[in-house]
Amino acid sequence: MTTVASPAPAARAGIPNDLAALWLPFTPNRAFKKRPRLIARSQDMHYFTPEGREILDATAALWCCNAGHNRAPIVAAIQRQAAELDFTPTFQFAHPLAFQLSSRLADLAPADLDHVFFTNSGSEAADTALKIAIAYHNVRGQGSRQRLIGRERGYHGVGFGGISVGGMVNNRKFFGMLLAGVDHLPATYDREHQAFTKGEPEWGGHLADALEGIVGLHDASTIAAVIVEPMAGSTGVLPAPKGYLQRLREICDKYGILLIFDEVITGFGRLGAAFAAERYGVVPDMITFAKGVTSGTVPMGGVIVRKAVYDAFMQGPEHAIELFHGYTYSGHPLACAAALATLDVYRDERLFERAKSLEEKWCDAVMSLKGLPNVVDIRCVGLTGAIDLAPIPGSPTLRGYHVLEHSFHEAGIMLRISGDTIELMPPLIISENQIGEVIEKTAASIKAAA
Ligand code: PXG
Repeated sequence: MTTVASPAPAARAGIPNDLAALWLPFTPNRAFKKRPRLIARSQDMHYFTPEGREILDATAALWCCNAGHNRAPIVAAIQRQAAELDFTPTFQFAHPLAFQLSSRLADLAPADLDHVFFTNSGSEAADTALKIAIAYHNVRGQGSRQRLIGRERGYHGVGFGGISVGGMVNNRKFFGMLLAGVDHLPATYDREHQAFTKGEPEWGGHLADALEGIVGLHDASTIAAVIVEPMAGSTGVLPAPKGYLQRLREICDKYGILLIFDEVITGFGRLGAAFAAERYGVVPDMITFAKGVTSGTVPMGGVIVRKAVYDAFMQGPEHAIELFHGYTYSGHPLACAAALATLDVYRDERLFERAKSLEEKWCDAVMSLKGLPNVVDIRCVGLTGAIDLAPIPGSPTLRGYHVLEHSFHEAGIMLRISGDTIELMPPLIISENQIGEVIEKTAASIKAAA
């Protein structure tokens, strides 16, 4: 038997000596490998580089670590679970934590959204919701309802379903024909009407009426579902215009179309409530979630569905499988343990309420960046913000990349850059002083890229 010696701590934390083999996702690999941005350790609001340099996390690690980093109760729960039960599939078997977590999530979700299907990521959650929608109509004898409606600039992960209903051009154009039978609502952003709006813009609620046009073109009998992010995040923080989501709900009700909220980033406190559905008082038929459910510690995602959706499948012989869908790791014990501990932290530290009470101060602070060089718009809602920078003529995204390099290497802050837009979404534990620090460091990087 061969034994594998565990690496010495120094080597574990050390800088790898060969960067060639790794193909980084959604990253310019060659530029990255010339000047890598390496992270070795994290705690609360901070990352630390292998050399020990402190980096303030203004991104909650891509919208994930809402509870902050390496929180002791979550770490302990993961350690305990790894020693207790490594893995059991949830196909034909199950373990107690998966049931406990489902109940907790059902309690957090609004109205009768009270059944949970687990996945391992937001992409899988989006594809799962789309499949459930089509199958739901099928099992109810309405198999002609197959069409899926997304939105321009939407992001629903990178599966074929998600990129088909999604509306990010670069995520679609390289990948062939995508799913057939998909239409898109128009994006809800118009700078002329909305520039420098705090929170939900007044202008744009009427854009939901485009769904009437799509129904007119195809007939409701062919449409299964509409999927939208309550706040479009990945494309650069586009809060829903006032009345928009309510209007979508009304039109979906009128035509028997299912409404899916992709809450992969709006879930778990980001907009000051457990789910954005609660903030807006709109009950969708399904909510997708991921990221914040475990505060990023273990991959997990899922779909919460309304009772009527679940019940529609619970027909036929009891020994027969009702939905031919699932992932080997759906409801993985480690993820369930991490999620349960995370939900406890959210509850005990009242982090969703905290996000709500900080929103005004946060938004004012983000808006204070107005007037810096090249800033052409700023948006914010909940504990999120986005700053659009004018692109360098002829070199779109280059200014954004300059900001990224400066922020990490010089300013000591992790920012999320999407093209020439800076996105801010700190862990919900951020202090008021740290809000000031985020703004200062972001401003320094904007100036450096001028
Ligand atoms: N839906 C939404 C709304 C998301 O924001 C996904 C699905 C996919 O999740 P997974 O776990 O499969 O990656 C996401 C992911 C950004 C950014 O720049 C946002 C995401 C991913 C990468 C970048 O804001 N969200």
